[in-house]
Amino acid sequence: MKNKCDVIKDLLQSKQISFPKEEVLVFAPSNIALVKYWGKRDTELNLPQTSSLSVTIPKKGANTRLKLIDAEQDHIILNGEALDAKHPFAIKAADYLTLFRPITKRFYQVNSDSNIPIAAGLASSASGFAALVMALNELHQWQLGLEEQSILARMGSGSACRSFWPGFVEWHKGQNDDGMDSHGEPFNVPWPDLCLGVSLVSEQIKPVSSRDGMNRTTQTSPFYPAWPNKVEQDLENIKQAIYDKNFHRFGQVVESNALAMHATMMSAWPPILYWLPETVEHMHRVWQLRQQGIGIYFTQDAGPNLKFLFMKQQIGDIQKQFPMLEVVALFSKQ
Ligand code: 2P0
Repeated sequence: MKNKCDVIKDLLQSKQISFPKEEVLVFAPSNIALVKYWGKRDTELNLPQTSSLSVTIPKKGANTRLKLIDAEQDHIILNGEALDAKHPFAIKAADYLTLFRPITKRFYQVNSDSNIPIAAGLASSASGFAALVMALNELHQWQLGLEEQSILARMGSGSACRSFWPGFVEWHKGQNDDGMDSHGEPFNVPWPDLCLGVSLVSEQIKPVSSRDGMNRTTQTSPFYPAWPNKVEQDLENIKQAIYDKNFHRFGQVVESNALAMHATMMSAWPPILYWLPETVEHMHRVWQLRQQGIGIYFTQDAGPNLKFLFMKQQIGDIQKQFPMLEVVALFSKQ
């Protein structure tokens, strides 16, 4: 079995090692899964049990500045705050950079600014790790392709491997033990009027991390064995719905996939329930809107906030029910 360092060595051995640049600045967007990744077949390399499909959030993500420093450890700055080496984000980033040390032999300053609320459930770790990989690639001039960068980012955080392309992206679960076939691939079918809305119910840090939550679910939920089949069918159906621009079929897959994922967590032990009373109240408001003929569906990740999917034409009606809604045009050209 290969470990992360072996995979990194394999990926970089054929690359020309030239002089690193002094400093680089990159941007990586975040992404929201429409058919979710929940459960790993390999916890060392972050290899998933199933494929998944996401949509990238344009312009929302991480701006990361990376530079080499003469120091004895990496320095991590997040949203302007220099993190103590024991801060969980600093540990995660430094552990990841340590994997590259046998090759780079250097320490870094990472200065990352996220323009999304860290706790809003907009996948800040996805954009954070994607940006870190883009920055390493550019700083060292490795000239890795996007699939190779996606593989590297996956080993930091699974969902990060989908953040290298705009629009819809499929993360193939792959079959190889070393995960070289487990990376993102664009699903190049644009949907110009598709919008995403986020209505915050809480910005509290989640009580159980996604990583712990999915591991506990795979190990203890009696319903987990049904999950891979559900995902396989949902992937087939969502791709067809996107091709056909069949919004109701699309929304049905998205909402039902998210609820099925949460059902596996609730049946884990100890149980995991990211929902708050306001989460349920928002679900009922969505269902009421649908009864009134308004096309809106929700998805929910490992947190209490729902994300809504709807077409541009419905924004006015939806904002009457959710006045604080922040709307993102997913395929905007600007
Ligand atoms: C997803 N989530 O597909 C799913 C849906 C949350 C719910 O990927 O352990 O931070 O770093 O691979 O990527 C969040 O989990 O987990 C996630 P690791 P990650 O977006």
